[in-house]
Amino acid sequence: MADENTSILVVGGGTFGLSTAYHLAKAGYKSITVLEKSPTIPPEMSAGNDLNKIVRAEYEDAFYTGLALEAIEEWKTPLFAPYFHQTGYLLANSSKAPEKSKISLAKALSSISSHPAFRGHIRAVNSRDDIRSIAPVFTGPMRWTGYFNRYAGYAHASGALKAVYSACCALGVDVRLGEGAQSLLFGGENDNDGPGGNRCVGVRTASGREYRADRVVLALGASLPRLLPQVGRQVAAKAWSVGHVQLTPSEASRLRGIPVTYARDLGFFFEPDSETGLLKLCPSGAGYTNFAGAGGAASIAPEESEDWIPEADVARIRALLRETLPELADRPLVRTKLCWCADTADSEYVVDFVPETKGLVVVAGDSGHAFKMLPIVGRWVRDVLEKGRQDLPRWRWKEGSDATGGDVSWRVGKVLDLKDVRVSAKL
Ligand code: FSA
Repeated sequence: MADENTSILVVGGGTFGLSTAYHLAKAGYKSITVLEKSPTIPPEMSAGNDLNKIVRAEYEDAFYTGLALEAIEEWKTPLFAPYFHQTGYLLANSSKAPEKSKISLAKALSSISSHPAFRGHIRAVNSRDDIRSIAPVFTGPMRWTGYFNRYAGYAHASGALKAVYSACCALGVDVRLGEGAQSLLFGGENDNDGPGGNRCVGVRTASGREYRADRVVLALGASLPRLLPQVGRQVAAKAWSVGHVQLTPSEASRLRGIPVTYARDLGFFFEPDSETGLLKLCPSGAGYTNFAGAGGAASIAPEESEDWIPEADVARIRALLRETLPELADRPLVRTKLCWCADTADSEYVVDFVPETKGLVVVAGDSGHAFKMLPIVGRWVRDVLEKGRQDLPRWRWKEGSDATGGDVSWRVGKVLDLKDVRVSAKL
């Protein structure tokens, strides 16, 4: 069981890794090192390396509703508040949405309808006029049904990660950028297990350096299977497209205050960024795996980011704009990229010790719904380190499960491997 004198090595400086280091440092842990392969925070390949992420608390499962509400309270505290924008959240289905998407939305709504935290914050949306009463600047046809929740919004993701990084440094965390872990070290001279034992004692980096600690926490997102092959298919890298429209200052100010707008079957977008005038958009879909690109056995995020997105996603983004802000539908898309998440088969996170080893913990499986938890994830990891086990069955290591396909209730469409996808020529 860990305490403040236990040295901790966190591998990965993205959303989960930084939150872990922050919570341990805040709790008084004296020796925390974070290794991050990228030379920058946010790390290039982190899903949190993004302009905006949705912060909402409605879930089909009340357990996550509770956690997200707790996270939202933290988003209002001094460290996080500058990056949280409570613009509200418009969640809907277009008239063409599949039945499954309507069922998922109804369940999410019911998880908050009777919840006291949302009293007075939710409004049904059944027509274009209903939507225009919330966002008068939307002029598209919008034959959508759903609801508007004022007790929600979005985070400026990269800004929030930088803030947590600075807080970690101020608390004495040793963050080593440009240090990618290449292999795990087991056994060790001062260890009862002896060399070659099953106690993880650290990592060796690509530069050949060794970092040792009493506990090693792997927070590697969609790259986890590269360092820890025994995770198998319980964690599968999946990507979604991201694109932006560059607005002029006057266009951006006209759209100031719009809610996060998500038509489940079309995609979503955010209030334009106040500094850059970028409007972030994401098409919906079931996600893309990277089996072929990673050698075939597992879906793992590529080592480096690329700036293309699938042709079908460009069409989806334009369809979403035609429905809402038709004047922007034919604009060029800028800063396109694939955002890599780490799915699990049941969309539950994994926060647990790795079986058959000692001293090795994973925090993984964001499943595309974890950024909002940035302020609190690290607390869950600390809890596991201190108890020496995971008490919550849903967050345990998921031996033998397969996250590859997955019929996730809130997603529309089919999972494709990137090799089968047509690259967009015109953005
Ligand atoms: O917690 C959230 O509402 C994030 S949704 C964003 C999204 O793109 C999903 O729509 C998608 O299905 C996938 O889970 C990745 O994240």
